[in-house]
Amino acid sequence: MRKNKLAAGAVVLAVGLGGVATTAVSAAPNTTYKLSADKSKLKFNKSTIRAKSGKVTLSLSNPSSLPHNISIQGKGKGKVVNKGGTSTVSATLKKGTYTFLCTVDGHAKAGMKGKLIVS
Ligand SMILES: [Cu+2]
Repeated sequence: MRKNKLAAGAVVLAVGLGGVATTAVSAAPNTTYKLSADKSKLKFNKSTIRAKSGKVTLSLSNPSSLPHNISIQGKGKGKVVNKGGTSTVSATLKKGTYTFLCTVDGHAKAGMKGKLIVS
């Protein structure tokens, strides 16, 4: 019986040193999850977002007359946008539970936060 060993020579080298960047670099999948702010209340339309590990982007649309943003606690924050704007934040996340929130003063305390569950 033949042993099913992988030949060491089959290792694919992904050389990306200097020079011209190629598109062949293996990138973590980047998935965008959309949510929106409530039109009048200090809340999001989602309290839980489930995402796959890797690069995660949250994209918040703001239909409210109040300024809002989207951020992932400890991982980064998007810019504060006014009505009609979109705030985005991206982070490379491992499995775990994170908090997404609006960092405008007092908003998270009032309820503008939720769980981001990465699996
Ligand atoms: Cu807010």
